[in-house]
Amino acid sequence: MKLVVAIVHDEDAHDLVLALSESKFGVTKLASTGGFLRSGNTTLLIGVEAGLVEQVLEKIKENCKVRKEITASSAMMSEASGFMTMPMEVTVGGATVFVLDVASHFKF
Ligand code: 2BA
Repeated sequence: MKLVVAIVHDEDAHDLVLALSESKFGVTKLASTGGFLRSGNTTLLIGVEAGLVEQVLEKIKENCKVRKEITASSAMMSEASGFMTMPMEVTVGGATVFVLDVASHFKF
């Protein structure tokens, strides 16, 4: 068994959870925060038989878009003007995905 950990944009999470559930995949949705942008994103945990991982990855690809986001980065200015924040564009997603081996799986 595998555990697919998918970090996705909040705006894609609803449709992706729906698509996974309709295909009978078990999914848990967690609210998470990206360390770099320090804004909300969604982490999905999907436990799945190894042979079905590709299907899960396809669902993720179908439902997660790449986006450009603007963040403020600190830039050093002259001693007189001090620090100033500059807008910086970063490309986010479609999805950041980790596939982990599951040692054991219990349901009590
Ligand atoms: P954030 O950490 O908020 O990162 C958002 C986007 O900012 C990243 O998009 C990337 O394009 C950019 N970025 C991140 N760190 C950067 C840095 N040090 N310098 C310049 N740009 C940087 P994605 O790569 O698509 O990542 C989306 C979210 O996935 C991340 O949100 C984070 O929550 C998660 N993530 C990405 N890589 C990860 C990893 N290796 N381990 C755990 N979580 C990860």
